[in-house]
Amino acid sequence: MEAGELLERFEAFVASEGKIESDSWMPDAYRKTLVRQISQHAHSEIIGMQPEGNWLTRAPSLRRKAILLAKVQDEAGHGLYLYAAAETLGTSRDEMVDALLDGTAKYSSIFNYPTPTWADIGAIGWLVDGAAIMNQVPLCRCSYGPYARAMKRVCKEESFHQRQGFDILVTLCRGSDAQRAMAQDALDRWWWPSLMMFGPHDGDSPHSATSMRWRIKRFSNDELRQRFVDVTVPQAHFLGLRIPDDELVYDDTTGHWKFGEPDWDEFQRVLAGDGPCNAERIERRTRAHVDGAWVREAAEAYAAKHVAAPAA
Ligand code: FAQ
Repeated sequence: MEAGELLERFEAFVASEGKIESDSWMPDAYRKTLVRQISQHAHSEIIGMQPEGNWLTRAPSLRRKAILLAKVQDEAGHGLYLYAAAETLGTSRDEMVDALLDGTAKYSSIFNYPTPTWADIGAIGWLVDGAAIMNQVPLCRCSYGPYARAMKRVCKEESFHQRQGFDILVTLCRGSDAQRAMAQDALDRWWWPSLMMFGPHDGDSPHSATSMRWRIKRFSNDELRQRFVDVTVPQAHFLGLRIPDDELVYDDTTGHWKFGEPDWDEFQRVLAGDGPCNAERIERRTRAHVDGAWVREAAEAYAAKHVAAPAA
């Protein structure tokens, strides 16, 4: 079959909600954008363990520590499902990890911000997991089967994460003046970076149009950002916190909250590696990778001895 005909059949198939599997024919650009998105997503889950891991030894109670530990372990699991999903497209996990450690692969900008207080753990769960859910629930319907299936469990776990973060903030906001001030300070610092998680405006997003045509993305960056703001503003009001945006106003005619512009220069700086914690995150991940070399070597030695090679 000619390449043009294959592409036409592929496009008609995804347009009719067909699922592409690892052995299906797919255009090179579809494979490439999926490896790019899924591996960036996997790296985000793995790097995202660090800002929260920072509080594991200092959680305010045994119960809070157990909950946070479960959440951080969930993120590790998400990273592993996602690396496995990306591997079905023919790129090895080693290649993806190398790209993360040598700085050629991206991970979400949000994880380059510090977590100086316990309220930051609440803000990450509430806002960062909240934004992740908004972005990832539509990915359960992604046209690439292995990614869509991985996302189902990820989304269920992210819902628990969002609830635990909100619960931390409810406790702080019902506490002392100092606790309320700590919660407000965390919201002030995490609000704008959370809006940046959805990516650049639609007009500045080079991948969106094709990814939407191929049913990888179901909604645009701006659509998801607006949904997030609409859902989150009433939650902030419930907590008695102020969203740090003087332009935030409810628009009766559209039923949506209008909001101001994130600092897109800051977003570009963080993507270029110049955020508050970029260097620290990669340095720590590299150290963990080097320290874990013996585990990989032991697994390879075991596999060489006990796991039969696949039939040629
Ligand atoms: N940070 O054309 P677009 C989580 C890049 S997981 C860094 O709009 P696209 C769970 C983009 O990659 C959070 N880079 O791109 C958790 C592209 O660069 P490239 C991660 C960003 O792919 C919670 C360029 O800008 N979630 O939070 C960002 O169509 C708590 C142009 O952008 C996912 O990865 C950014 N914020 O849309 C874990 C979800 N935004 O590749 C621990 C899956 C854009 O050309 C604790 N990914 N870029 O070099 C997606 O939905 C999409 O990839 C977007 C970007 C929406 C992120």
